[in-house]
Amino acid sequence: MSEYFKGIGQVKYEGKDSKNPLAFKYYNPDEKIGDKTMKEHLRISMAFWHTLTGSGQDMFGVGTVVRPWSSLSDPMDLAKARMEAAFEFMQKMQIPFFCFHDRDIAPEGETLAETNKNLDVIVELADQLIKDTGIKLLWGTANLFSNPRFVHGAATSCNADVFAYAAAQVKKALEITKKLGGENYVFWGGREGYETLLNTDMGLELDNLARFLHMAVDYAKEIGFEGQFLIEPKPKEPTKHQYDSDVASVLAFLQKYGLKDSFKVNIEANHATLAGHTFHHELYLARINGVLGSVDANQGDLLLGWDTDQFPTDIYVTTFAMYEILKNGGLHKGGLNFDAKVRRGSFEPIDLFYSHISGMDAFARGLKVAYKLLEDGVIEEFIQKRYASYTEGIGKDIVEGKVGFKELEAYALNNKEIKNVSGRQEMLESIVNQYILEA
Ligand code: XUL
Ligand code: CO
Repeated sequence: MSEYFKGIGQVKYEGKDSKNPLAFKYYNPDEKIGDKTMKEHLRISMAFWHTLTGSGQDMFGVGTVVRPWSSLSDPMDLAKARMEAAFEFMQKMQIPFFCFHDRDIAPEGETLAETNKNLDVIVELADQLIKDTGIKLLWGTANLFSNPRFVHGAATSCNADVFAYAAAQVKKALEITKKLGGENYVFWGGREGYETLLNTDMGLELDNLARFLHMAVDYAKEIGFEGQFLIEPKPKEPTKHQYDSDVASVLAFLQKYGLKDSFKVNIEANHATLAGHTFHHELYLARINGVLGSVDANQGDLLLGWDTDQFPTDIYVTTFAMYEILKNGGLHKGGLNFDAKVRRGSFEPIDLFYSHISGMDAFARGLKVAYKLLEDGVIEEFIQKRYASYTEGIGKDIVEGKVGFKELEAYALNNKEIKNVSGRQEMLESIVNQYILEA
């Protein structure tokens, strides 16, 4: 097999004083943090679409990236080269997982049958590379948004033929995810949303989406796929209104349609901020509802209103992400998938290495800070004390369901003085900064 990233060896941990841009400063895979290694905590994953398929194209110009496989013109030769390059890249980067859409890894043919045949050839190659390297598939998914047939959506399309096509596509994607040992399967809404209610039957579209997901659950059972199903919320882009807009709306949907036991969420940082939430908020809400499944690790730009999918570098954000993940008892089957792309101007192959190094180091550092914050209990203790009124007296009675409005009125009438205590936000923020700078 030819080498694609010539002149770049394996990226290793050299510690925080290293000046080598091709070394990890904080990501030290075998370092133990509590009872797990960093590698086990973080479960880093590469997104095939950005790293291998992405071209750097934007609305104003064609692709800019220069890749070792760029000169190949036969679509199947290109697909094979990309798959081989993916494994070389992950080995060199010490990345243990990857994720893909069906259409990232193999080209579409003239017919669905031909497309499936193309997939089978590439899946055979991926299967061999997985066996040779020990790198695993974190999740697979189906691209139900790029082809023009999905112009009105897939499971929520007004056209039943499109619903059927999407079902066939997900059926195949589930089969290949199972074959490759995928630990999860993701549904991101793609074009499942609407542009205008003037032409939309929202009730039918949502019912159909639920029908589609029930069919997926049934089929997974039938073929013995034991991976975790994940829904990835996003509020807008490509449609003006996406149905799975945030964790709260996904939870309501899953509960309404009896799907809560079969799905968790895959939370993407940039999708959280597009929804007007922090990444921390979305992870927290998912965790306390038992649905925190996996993470698409990236970051947006506060000045831009779209999904910029940048590599995560903000330590404050990675710290609180890891804080929630540690409180969740880890990511379990999930992982940290870098759904992130290099900027259009970073077009050289080596930029793929620099970008993943920056993201892996940012999460490694966040993990350490979060672990220390939790170990010392500074925030937890403060919060516990803040709610202490619910552990005794009238508060305990409220929590235990022993009182109603009448008893509470009697209590309030007798309670001469209500005393509140400061929330101490600035003091807490300063403590967090101290940990970030010193942990
Ligand atoms: C789109 C997005 C997708 C999903 C997988 O914004 O995040 O790449 O992660 O379909
Ligand atoms: Co994503």
